[in-house]
Amino acid sequence: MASRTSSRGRRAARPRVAPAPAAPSASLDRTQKLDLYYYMRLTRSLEERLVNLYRQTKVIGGLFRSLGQEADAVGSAYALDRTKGDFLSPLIRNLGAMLVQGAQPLEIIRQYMAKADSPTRGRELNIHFGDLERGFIGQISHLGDMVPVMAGVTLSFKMRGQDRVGLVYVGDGATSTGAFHEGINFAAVQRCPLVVIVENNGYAYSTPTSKQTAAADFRDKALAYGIPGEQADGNDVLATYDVTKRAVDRARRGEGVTLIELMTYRRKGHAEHDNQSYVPEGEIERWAATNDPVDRFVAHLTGTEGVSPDELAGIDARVGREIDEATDLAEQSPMPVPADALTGVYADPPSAEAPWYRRGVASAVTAHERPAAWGTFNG
Ligand SMILES: Cc1ncc(C[n+]2csc(CCOP(=O)(O)OP(=O)(O)O)c2C)c(N)n1
Ligand SMILES: [Mg+2]
Repeated sequence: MASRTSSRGRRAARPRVAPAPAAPSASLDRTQKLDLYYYMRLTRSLEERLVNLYRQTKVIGGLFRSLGQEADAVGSAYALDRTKGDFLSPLIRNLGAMLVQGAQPLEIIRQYMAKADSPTRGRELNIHFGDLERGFIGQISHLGDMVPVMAGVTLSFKMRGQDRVGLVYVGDGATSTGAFHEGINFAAVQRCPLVVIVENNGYAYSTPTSKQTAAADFRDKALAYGIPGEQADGNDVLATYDVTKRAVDRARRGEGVTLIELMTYRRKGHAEHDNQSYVPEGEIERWAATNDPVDRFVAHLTGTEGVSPDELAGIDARVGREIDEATDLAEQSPMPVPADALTGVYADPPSAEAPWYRRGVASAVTAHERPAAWGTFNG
């Protein structure tokens, strides 16, 4: 046993063992835990409904699933404080996080069907939309690019003296981009109130993690930025809540950025069209059978929390009703009219006189460049 004598020969004081702090989830009440279950079930069932619509060719573009990752998105988003205006930046596998922030199934289905009354009026698809009021930002598809964006958003919180925290999700693949590095480095040195979640789901498209980074653990990358790095079981909704809540609290206290690696697994392909032929045999089935986040939480609720299966069935029925109602309404929504593509993208065309170099070609401009449907051109 190591001597407990200090270099000056005096016996060092016995280190005080701090009592292990209670996990933040210990203060979640029963209603909040059932809320977590509701959001995980809603995420899964809503995506299943979208698959049905996709197979009926009613979805425009790709369909992205978060099957097996619902706990990671829901538990982490639940750690934000919506009453304080906390803000998150989701990716394609974070439908659950958007639902927690207040996105509605009807908006999601309309968006996937590119309807005229969808949040982006049919110009963008899937869950690529944002709402500054509810605190989720419209995602940029390029990998890692939301990290510098959220560094800026959270720097603005800090500069304005606001008591707000931001959360940005990136995939394991996205951590190997320049944008990820620049964004997290900048946020770290500025001590922005930002939580960076790396969802390690084993794959970036068809590339397994071992083929795109030499690092053993993503949490270790935090060392290079001088920030705390943590790792948690992303398929345990309470564990994802706990690790994120601790990071959110640190950020709110002014202690800057935390990098969190959530261990999970992508049970579906990159998108619905991907047949996952590159996945080793049995891997998906093994995760489904032994590490399904919804099954695990059901076992916890019915075992440890004493929730009856009937009560959970009641929540499932509510989710089913909400999705049915949303589907019916979304199906009735109109498709956008073509001319709508020309409005609201840039500032409407000016009604001012054409510049000198365009004069004399007014008729050509009128006929070919300024269709009447633009609506604001007064000749
Ligand atoms: C710059 C750029 N290259 C490629 C793509 C296409 N793409 C979208 S997501 C993705 C893989 C992302 O993997 P990961 O970061 O691990 O996230 P996951 O899909 O596993 O959640 C790729 C290659 C893109 N959107 N942007
Ligand atoms: Mg991935």
